Amino acid sequence: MSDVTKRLYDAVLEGDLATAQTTVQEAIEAGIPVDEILSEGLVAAMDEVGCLFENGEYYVPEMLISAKTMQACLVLLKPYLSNATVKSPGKVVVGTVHGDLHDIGKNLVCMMLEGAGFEVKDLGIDVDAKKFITQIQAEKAQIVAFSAMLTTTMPYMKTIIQALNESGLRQSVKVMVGGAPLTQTFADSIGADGYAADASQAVALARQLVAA
Ligand code: B1M
Repeated sequence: MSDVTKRLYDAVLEGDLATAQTTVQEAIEAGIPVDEILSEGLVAAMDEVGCLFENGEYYVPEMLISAKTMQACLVLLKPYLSNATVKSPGKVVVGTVHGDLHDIGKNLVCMMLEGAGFEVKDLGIDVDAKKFITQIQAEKAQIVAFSAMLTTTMPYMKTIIQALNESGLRQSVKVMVGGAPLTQTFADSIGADGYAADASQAVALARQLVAA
């Protein structure tokens, strides 16, 4: 890890917003690749926040402060993740499922999909089956992507797929799923078309699903 990504990691861990923002700028100006800034500086820090929370050293407020710091850094990185010249390969409706408030990973997936030229409709957090269905219809989306970060909310993805079946929409939209507690086995068990472990895999999967 370079000195600048280490300082970014520390700033996100400590929830030091101002330092994190200036360090992201510094990293960009130093020519550090964006995927390195993301993985070593930001995502690794959030993983450590999760460990500290599990060990009882951090509580929800500390998690939230680090999350806000990371979100602000993502905003700064967004222009570098985009490639506006690419023709849209398709439209994706994305949301964090009902009961779940985690959105950093989902936001990153949205940014990377946009960067790859996809048109993205981000429904936000705590999205229920009815809203997914309405928006898939309104947007005429080729893909719907569900995100969940809690073992208690991931089963809701199955509820949404059942609702898609009942509404007759399932055949016209591809379903992709992701989020830290998910696995390919889980995705297969609920009848999803694909599972992506991270945001770059989500882009590769979306391309594959629209081409299928
Ligand atoms: Co929460 N939280 N949290 N939390 N939180 C976790 C998820 C947890 C693992 C922490 C821990 O105990 N180690 C744990 C879940 C345990 C479990 O279910 N097994 C947990 C818990 C318990 C909770 C609460 C219940 C705590 C409480 O209140 N007692 C509560 C639940 C609230 C709710 O949702 N109803 C809660 C609340 C929060 C905050 C609000 C404080 C905050 C979220 C703020 C926000 O998102 N705006 C928060 C945070 C920040 C975390 C951790 C620390 C970090 C998550 C994160 O942003 N990671 C997290 C610990 C951890 O993950 N190690 C934790 C960075 C992000 C870039 O990665 O989200 O994994 P990730 O996204 C990746 C991939 O998963 C994938 O691509 C992304 C980018 O590469 N991906 C997709 C994600 N979605 C995808 C969709 C796709 C494809 C790929 O489409 C198909």
